[in-house]
Amino acid sequence: MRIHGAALALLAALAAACTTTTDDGDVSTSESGLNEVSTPRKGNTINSPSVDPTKTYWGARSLTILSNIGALTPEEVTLAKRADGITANAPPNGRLGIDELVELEKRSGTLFPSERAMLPKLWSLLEMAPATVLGATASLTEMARQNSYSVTKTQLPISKLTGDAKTVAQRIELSANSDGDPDTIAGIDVFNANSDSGSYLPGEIARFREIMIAIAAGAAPIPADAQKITVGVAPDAKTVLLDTPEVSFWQQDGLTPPTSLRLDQQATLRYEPVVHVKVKDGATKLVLINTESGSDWQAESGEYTNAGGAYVEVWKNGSRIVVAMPKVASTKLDIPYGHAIQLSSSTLTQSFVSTMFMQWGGTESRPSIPSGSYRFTKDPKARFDLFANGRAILTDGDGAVHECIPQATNYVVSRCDVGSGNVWYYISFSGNLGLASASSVALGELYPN
Ligand SMILES: [Ca+2]
Ligand SMILES: [Ca+2]
Repeated sequence: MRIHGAALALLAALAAACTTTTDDGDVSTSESGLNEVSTPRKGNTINSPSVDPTKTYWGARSLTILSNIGALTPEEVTLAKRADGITANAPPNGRLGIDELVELEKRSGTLFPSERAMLPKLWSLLEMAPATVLGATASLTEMARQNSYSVTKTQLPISKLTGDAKTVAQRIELSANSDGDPDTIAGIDVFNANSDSGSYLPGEIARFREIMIAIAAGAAPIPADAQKITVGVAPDAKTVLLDTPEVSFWQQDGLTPPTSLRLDQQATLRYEPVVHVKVKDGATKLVLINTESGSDWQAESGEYTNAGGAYVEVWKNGSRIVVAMPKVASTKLDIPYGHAIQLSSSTLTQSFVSTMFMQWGGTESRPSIPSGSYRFTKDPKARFDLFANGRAILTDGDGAVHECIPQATNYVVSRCDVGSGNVWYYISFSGNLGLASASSVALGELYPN
């Protein structure tokens, strides 16, 4: 059985809760080598005529708990303490273990007949009672996938530019005016002017990249949730798993989303129902046993979350009235790179660590180019759409679509791997026309679409 971390944390908290009576603390005694945990053992591994080899037995149980819940009469407590304390299995540790009960039984010649008559009762308490499995399941389903998004060509009003850049832009529009409006300038206009660079002064050409950056900055960003997957989850509702006059178990649905999703990893949503248990009256007592760690706790009252993973005995007036094993089944859903996740009430978008360029022990920050749509200098049919979260989609000249995920390396983070090549999309310091290099993909540099 799987015990969830949260359940373990809860059980640990439970041990310290004010309404909780813990067992005698350490279940292992390192000095003696005794390790009397509750972890179950098969009957066929126990050398006792009282044991059913087909059944399963707790390795040990806390005498304090068994006494507190009324499972043992004072006489039975005394006999159990004798099993705990006989020198054949010393030292005593407050727990009734299988091995010491075997020893006591072997030496039953030293027991009074009334004590021998109590041995079956002690064995019965170590026997693992059949549990009602309370299945807590939840679904996590992809309901819809939005893959399409649209981009527009950016025509920057030249009025946004100042000084020499504004004059250069106005000159470019005289011969390279893609939209017919002399008051706007587009990336393709600057690209065409650069192809005709013989017509410009060196000082004017030196302004081309500045104008490109201004056009990119003025472009409409592509929202991080332009592509998203709508996920259906079980409603945030209470589902009763078991309800008796004494105790109630229920499943609380609802997804606790991660606060952030890393863009360079495939996102996996996990969903685990939470099982609660609450006793309804003061006479009812709960014992929770962790079958993996072998720890046991007694809870006299209250409501406990994350009972999933624990074996729960419900006792009343010295009788075990319910034994339940909440079995929590988690479900998961893999989300492709970069897609936003639409949950019932919120949208999660994946994020990426901000650009940091580190090389040879130094640190240099290179600003990423703004979100938007770009073209490539060597293949204007290819398009590079950069989402607001740093992810990109490269559509090559043949129309093939490549997902580009920013790669975190110690060299440069704004790098988008596409098959055998990659696009580095920080703002170039190389003095070239484009804003970014597209090394290895033979597409040249980026300019605003
Ligand atoms: Ca013991
Ligand atoms: Ca224009």
